[in-house]
Formats: sequence, C-alpha cells, structure tokens
Amino acid sequence: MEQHRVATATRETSETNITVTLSLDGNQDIHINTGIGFLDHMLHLLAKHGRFGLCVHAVGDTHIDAHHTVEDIGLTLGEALKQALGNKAGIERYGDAWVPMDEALTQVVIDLSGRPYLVFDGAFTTPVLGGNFETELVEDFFQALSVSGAMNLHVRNIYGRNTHHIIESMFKATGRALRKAVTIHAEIIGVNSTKGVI
Ligand SMILES: [Mn+2]
Repeated sequence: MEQHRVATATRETSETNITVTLSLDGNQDIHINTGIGFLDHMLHLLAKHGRFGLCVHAVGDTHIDAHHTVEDIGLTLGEALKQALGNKAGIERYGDAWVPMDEALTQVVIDLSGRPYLVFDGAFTTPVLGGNFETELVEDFFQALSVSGAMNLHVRNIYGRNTHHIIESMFKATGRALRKAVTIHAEIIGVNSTKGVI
C-alpha cells in the first residue's frame, strides 16, 4: 500500500505563531521562512537530507532574541512528525547517520520510541551565527524536537572546528537518521516493539 503520511501542526502563543507541514512520503517541496536565516538554512538541510516535504512559517518575537522562535519551531516540528507517523505501524523505528562536513563529524541515533530523551554532545566556539542565531539554541531545538516528537535522540558531534560546519552536520545527520527511522518495511508486522505500542 502506498503511503502518503503528512501532517500540519500549528502553535500560537504570545511569543510565536508557527505553522509546520511535514510530508514523510512523496512530496519533497521545501519552503522555510522563520525570520532567522541560519535556522532556515538548517531546516532546509534537515528536510533535504531526510527527503521530506517541509513547510515552516514562523513569526516570532525575534526582536527579543531567537530563543522562543527556535524552541517553538522544534516543538511544532515534533508535533507534526508525531501526527504524520500516526500509530507507527510498520516503521523501522530506529535510525542512525554519520555525517561529515569538511573537518566536522557528527553521529545521530534516533529511536521513535514514544519516550522523549535527548543526549546532546556538542560545543560551539562561535556564540552567534547569521547575526541573530545564538548557537546554544541548537541544543534547545533538539530538546524541543525530542520532547514533542516523543523520540530518543542522540546528537553527538565527534569533532570539528568551524561552528557552522558542526551545526550543519548535526541537522543533516538528523534528517538522514529520521528518514531511516520513519521508513516502512513490508516485513515489519504492526508496531516494531514487543510491547505492541511505541
Ligand atoms: Mn552551510
């Protein structure tokens, strides 16, 4: 059976107004506009390397800083993922990727387990990229994604010098690991767990 898993999630608060549409199958169109150029670049990479369709439109209180917007996009993307996956029947569930970016190397390992847990290992020497993206927000983004996407997410930068390269390898690896984890295999009957529920 051909799958077309897609979901739209929205989040409206006094701080941000966000809409995310995520397509796991078929559509690979990417439209990203968050008001934070560096984050647009990273979300584009995640979608491209995950072979996802992704539309993200966000208007946030970036006159304060990027924190609310970055965190809330992580939450909304995770919510869209959770909705698109539905009951997770037939999915691989686990996914992993090693991605180099020149001198930087990152490993990402994912379990779409229903159990939110982030392990993040990364340090950035450049505190701000693109004028308005505080690099410490990378961990906050992945924390939000792991919680609302109900996933066990390990993001481990092994080494690297250039902060842009390190973060880029993290987002690409997350896209590739997610692609593996959401992939449906005909030989997986029901949910890929002895519990019967993930
Ligand atoms: Mn780049």
